[in-house]
Order: sequence, then C-alpha cells, then structure tokens
Amino acid sequence: MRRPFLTGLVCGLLVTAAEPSARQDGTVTLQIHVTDITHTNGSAGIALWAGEKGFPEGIERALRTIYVPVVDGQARATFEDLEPGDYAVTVFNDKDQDEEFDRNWLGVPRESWGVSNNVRPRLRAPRYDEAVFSASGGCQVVAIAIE
Ligand SMILES: [Ca+2]
Repeated sequence: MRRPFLTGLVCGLLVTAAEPSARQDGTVTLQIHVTDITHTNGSAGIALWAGEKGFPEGIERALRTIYVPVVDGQARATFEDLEPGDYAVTVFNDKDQDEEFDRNWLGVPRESWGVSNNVRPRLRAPRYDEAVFSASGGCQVVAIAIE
C-alpha cells in the first residue's frame, strides 16, 4: 500500500513569506494531489471528511467539497483553515461534469475514484476508518492515485 503522505514534500506556494499564517496560527492546510487520472477532459470532485457519516458517497455530508479541472491527468485542490484533527479525502473523476458519481445499472462505478491512504477494497466501498489520517498543524500533502 502506498503511503498517504509524501512526508517532507513542501506544500508548494503556501509556504512563502507572503502567506506565513498557514503555519503560525495552528490551523491545518491540506493540499490534495490527485494523480493517474486517465480521462483528461473532466473534472475531479474532491471531498474532505471529518467523520464517517455519509462516507464515501454522500458528499452532501462532507465537510467541504470542491470540483477542479483535470490537467494532464492530475488535479490539485487546497483546503485551508482547518482545525487540527482527523480527516479523510475522497475523489472521483467526474468525466461528464455533472457533479454526480456515476454507476452502471449493476452499481459498478463508471467513473474512477480514490481515497486517502490509497485504500482500494475490491468488492466494497472503502470505509472511513481505512481512509482517515491525522493532521496536526501546518501544511500537509495528501497524494491520491485514482483508478
Ligand atoms: Ca459524473
């Protein structure tokens, strides 16, 4: 299993003199790096979770959600001003950009997906307790490869 964090990886543009507050005020910034997106024309629907209710598909219950464009098979998003604590992230490649996670009539996903910790059960959806990670402060990178 791949590690969820690329420890030591600097959080890009946020760690600059222009924006020192991200590290000094005790809040957490999470930079989500999504890779391996094979469908390059859609968007990536990224949801941040602070609890298991609704996880992973009831994203109306997620703490925050964002849709960002896919560029060269990758997508980036940043969640700022978070309290230190436990979180999980889900992402799916919204190929048709309808902000819905599409399935076929058998319930099999038609759009690729991934979760933090890169958990990937074969016959069921991932659980929150498998995808959860701790964020203690400052900026952390969460790398997710989707399939
Ligand atoms: Ca869709």
